[in-house]
Amino acid sequence: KTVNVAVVGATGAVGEKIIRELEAKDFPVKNLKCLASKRSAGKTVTFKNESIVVEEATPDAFRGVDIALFSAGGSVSKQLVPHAVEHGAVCVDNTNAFRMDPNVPLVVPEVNSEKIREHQGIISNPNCSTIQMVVALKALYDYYGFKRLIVSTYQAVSGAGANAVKELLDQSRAVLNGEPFDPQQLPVGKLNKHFQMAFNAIPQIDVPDENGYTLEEMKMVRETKKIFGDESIQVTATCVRIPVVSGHAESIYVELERDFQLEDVRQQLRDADGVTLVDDLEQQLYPMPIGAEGKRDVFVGRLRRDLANARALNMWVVSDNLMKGAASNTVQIAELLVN
Ligand code: A2P
Ligand code: 11C
Repeated sequence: KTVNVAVVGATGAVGEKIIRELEAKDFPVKNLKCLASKRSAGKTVTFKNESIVVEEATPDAFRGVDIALFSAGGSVSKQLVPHAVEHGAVCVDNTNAFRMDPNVPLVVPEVNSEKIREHQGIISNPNCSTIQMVVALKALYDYYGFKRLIVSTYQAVSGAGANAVKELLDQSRAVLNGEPFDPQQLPVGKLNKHFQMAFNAIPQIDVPDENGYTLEEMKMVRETKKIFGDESIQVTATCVRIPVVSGHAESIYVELERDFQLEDVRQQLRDADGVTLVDDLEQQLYPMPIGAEGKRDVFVGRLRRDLANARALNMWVVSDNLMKGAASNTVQIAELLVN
């Protein structure tokens, strides 16, 4: 069985990776529609050695589409997903638009694939920093249980889109050459104040949300509870942007409910779906963004028992934010839909 697929945001950082994942996984595409803003209409995108003309994403563009993969920002999803659903498409949405809607499953296949069956036309793909955290924690949740997580992130610029990546590269050259530059993209393009990203770290990702936390931090809090289906999980997050192009890293402190042996945890992580354990400090083996680039897995290392709490574990988790954090997870959900 083949299906008609639309990629909304086909010219963007995530859309481009989605198209590559559809190719790489030989997804059963009958026809691929590449949609973006009016600005991109007429440009071309390559899919399986064929050139596809990008069309403007309009409500009528979804006629005949079976599966629509959205990655063009929350406002585009809010506007167009309902039209796509009306035309009979199942939408996998990569934005924050519908994630916390109780009628919309929020899915990471390694953790809660069974939720897909409950969809009513929309399935949300979680935020990238949440996805890699829950994949890394799933085995620990099943074996030991936990209620308390403290996470600090070191997030790549590609999470803020293709324009932010371009700005980081241009700015890095400008700084090294002693040339002037004018930041426009980070921390948040649509806010008024922007900061230098090259050779810097910015402790703000997305807009301010509640009680001094950013929206990115609150996504990690709310989405984690929803994905595990466990409102008792307490999360504290601090999200920081660093001058890395691809691959988010996270330092996670987790308080387990039962006693554990580190060697058991290592084996459980080796056996976990979607996880690669890279953990041998003596041999200087640990995950880094550069090694995760282009890969689908979540990489875990630096496992240590906490010095003050014998039931707590510290870990370091790295994954390509455009792959498992976005495109790979989206295409995995689409694969479950067609199977
Ligand atoms: P375009 O390239 O035409 O602006 P990124 O996350 O890398 O910034 O990419 C955002 C994606 O969302 C791009 O493909 C972009 O298309 C698309 N997009 C932005 N605004 C709209 C819109 N109003 N309608 C449809 N697609 C949009
Ligand atoms: C970032 N996590 O790194 C964001 C990007 O809600 O899907 C993804 C935003 C989202 O900036």
